[in-house]
Amino acid sequence: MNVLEVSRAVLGAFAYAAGGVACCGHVEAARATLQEPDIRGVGESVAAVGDCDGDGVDDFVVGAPLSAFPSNWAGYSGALLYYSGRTRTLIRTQEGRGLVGRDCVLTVGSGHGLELIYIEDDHVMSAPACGAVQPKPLACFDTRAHVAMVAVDAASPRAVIAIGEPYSAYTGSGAVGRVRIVPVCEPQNSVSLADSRVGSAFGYALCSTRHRGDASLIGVGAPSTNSGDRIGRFHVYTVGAGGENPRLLWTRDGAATADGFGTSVLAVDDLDGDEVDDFMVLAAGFVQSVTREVTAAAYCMTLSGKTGTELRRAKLSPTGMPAPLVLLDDLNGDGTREVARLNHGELFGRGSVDIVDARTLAVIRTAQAPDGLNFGSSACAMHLDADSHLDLIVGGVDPDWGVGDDGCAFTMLSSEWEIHLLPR
Ligand SMILES: [Ca+2]
Ligand SMILES: [Ca+2]
Ligand SMILES: [Ca+2]
Repeated sequence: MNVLEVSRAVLGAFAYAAGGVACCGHVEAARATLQEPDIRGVGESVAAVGDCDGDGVDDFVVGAPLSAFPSNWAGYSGALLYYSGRTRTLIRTQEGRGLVGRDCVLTVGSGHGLELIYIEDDHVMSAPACGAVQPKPLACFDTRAHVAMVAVDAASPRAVIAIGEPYSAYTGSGAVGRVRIVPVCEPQNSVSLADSRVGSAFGYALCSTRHRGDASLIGVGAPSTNSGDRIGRFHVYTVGAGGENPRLLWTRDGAATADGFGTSVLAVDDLDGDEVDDFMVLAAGFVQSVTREVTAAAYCMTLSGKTGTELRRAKLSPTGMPAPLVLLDDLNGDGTREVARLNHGELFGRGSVDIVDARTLAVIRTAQAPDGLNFGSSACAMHLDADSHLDLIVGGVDPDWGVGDDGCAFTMLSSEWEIHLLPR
């Protein structure tokens, strides 16, 4: 395990190549006289949460896991920041009990039954999306390493979440990943998927889509930066309603050794006309942190959901960083929805958003993030402005969680596709 892997395992952050390890003792000493909330790590996670302030427009939550409060200055309480979807201003700040808002946050259910699923310390918690009711634990972890989550059939009363723990159990030779499929209403009935390869980071990225009848497909990325063969893989499973009977449908290997295939994954519309939704998978490439030499190319690939056959591939600038993928609307009228692809820009300049035609992989629009700010650690789509197209919320936190990483969050409205920094 290299230094970055250690920092990731401790803090739950992630980077292939960028440097920087947080010095916790230093941070805590500086917080000993905390008089008001110290909000940090803003943008580690983002999600739409329904209309919490009752003004008719859905609101959203931004995770800030490095936040500390006067009531508990000795630790990273973490916070969930609730923003008004209408005004894009902060409605309230909810204090956590340990790294709240780290890695990812999502919602399942619908209307007044909407549940917020988030990570608090080493637990996955579930609570009414607009807060105020005691949260209940859905699952717990062995480590505080990076976790991925996706909702499976999110609006169904039998909603299930898939939880990826790419570094769940350390053996003598490395970490073994697993994916747990957890019914939100019956978490005791969860089942696990496992990968036999040590160091494959199985479960690093997850996606899901409806399949035939009540079944769903779950896509699991295993970018394998630390496995023996260093072959990134993408696995697709079918699961029945309520997460029953998971079964491996197919597996696809990355194009080159150590290219990080599977760092970002997304289910997209049916691209090849076989009536099965297809997938988009990113290989983040690999860049030596010292020499900045590119040792494996980065690319974006679409795959047949039925067979795993490659449909199309497009070269990307390698960043070695995970880049969230978010499904938008059909913006060019060809019958398939476009994808927002975030570029963190850590090693090669400013972060940006590419709007990508899922069918051709052509970039149909690009917007650059403000210079000097972290960008693209998390993203979600929701309706903010008055037009019919989905808008974008983007989080910007340093994937290494360096000291003093305040983080930030952005909105990007479909009416103009320009990036706006959210006020704190
Ligand atoms: Ca609202
Ligand atoms: Ca298809
Ligand atoms: Ca389209």
